Amino acid sequence: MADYHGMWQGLGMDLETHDKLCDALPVLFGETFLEQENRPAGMDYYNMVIAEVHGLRIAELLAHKEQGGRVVGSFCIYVPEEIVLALDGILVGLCAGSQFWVPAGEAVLPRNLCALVKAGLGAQLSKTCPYFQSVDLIVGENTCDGKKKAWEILGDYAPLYVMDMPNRKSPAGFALFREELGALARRLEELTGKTLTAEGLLRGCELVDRKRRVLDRLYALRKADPVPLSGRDALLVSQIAFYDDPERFIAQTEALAAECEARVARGEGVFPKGAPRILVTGTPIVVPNWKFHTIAETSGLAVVVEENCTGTRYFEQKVALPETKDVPSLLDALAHRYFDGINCACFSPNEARFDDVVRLAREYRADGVVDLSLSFCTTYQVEEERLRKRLAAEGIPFLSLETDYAPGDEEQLKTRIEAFGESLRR
Ligand code: BJ8
Repeated sequence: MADYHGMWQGLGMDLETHDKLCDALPVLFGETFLEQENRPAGMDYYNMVIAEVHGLRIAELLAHKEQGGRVVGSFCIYVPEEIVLALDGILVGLCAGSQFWVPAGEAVLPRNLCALVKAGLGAQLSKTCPYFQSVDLIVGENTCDGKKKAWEILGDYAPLYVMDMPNRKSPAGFALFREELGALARRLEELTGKTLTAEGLLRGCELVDRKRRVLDRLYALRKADPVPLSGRDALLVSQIAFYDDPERFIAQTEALAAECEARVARGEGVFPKGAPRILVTGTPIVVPNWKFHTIAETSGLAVVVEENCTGTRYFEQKVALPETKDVPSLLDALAHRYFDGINCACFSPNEARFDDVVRLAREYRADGVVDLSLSFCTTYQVEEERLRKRLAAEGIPFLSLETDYAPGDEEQLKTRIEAFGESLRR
């Protein structure tokens, strides 16, 4: 990576602390990804993106801002990228997946909150993430209690807009969500100084649709046995989708998918044929949280699909474009795609998520399901009991795991994952 200290200084970052993060990430990345055998050559691009995660992409965001564009950050897949793109903005996921940021978050938050919320606030407060320092607006959402109360604190440190969220998938819930999308669009118009048009929305929908479809194409290849791409690498691709330039990401992921298609045609994979196959569900696994996938795959299990917000929930559902292509009708269509199509535990009940898990387990020929929750994520942890019952009724082996970003529980996790793998082999 080139020397970006001048750029980071201009962003008001704490350079000394940030250097420590920059020193640690390549070591973790090398151990997690580069030691894998028989990786597709197409993964080189994603290696480069991570190597430049705080460099090249930030320089691109700043160049966009210099030309009058705006950069918006979000923590949740209920925030529609299509609207930001329609206003010539860039949406980036604020990843918050590192233990590095948790202590700074705990300085202002109770310790018994999930690591994602603590790391998010910690990244902002410690001034060690150039994405937080670059965004013109952060869009928060009232999904879980931890996030919705944390926004009150984050708003003291960053420009913040909060979308309200319903709790139930009912007509009244939809009406609230649709109204909130309209209000978000107005706030983004104010931010960008542009007016939302049907042409802009159609352009945004078309680009995001292509991103979703290339992820569909890549994920579908993971149904093969042997699987052509490791779960770690598929997760990395999904994580990068949240902040990379969409056109470049689509082109690179098309190339990776073509390479994996050729592997499938040759019967070539990254694990032996017949290796136990796992579906992971639960809370999002955001960059650089690679803990579970690494332990599972170095224990001989193949992670073949993720039913979570950094997996299928991000891209499976598409926008059904309306016949009348005006702004209100397009916003209706977007509202349906997000509200109807994403099954988050912040909704009660949330049976459709269980249907998705069962369907995906069959489609990807998973031998077992792991429900992976971040500690203190009440909504997903409470939902686990009914998921367990549903999977038992379907005859699908199930393991529930709780963890956070801190090192220290790896051995314990490994023991449980290996025992689960053994039971699947039997
Ligand atoms: S749509 S899963 S991205 S809210 S892990 S912060 S829920 S206590 S992240 Fe999420 Fe949107 Fe839902 Fe997806 Fe709270 Fe749980 Fe923490 Fe979470």
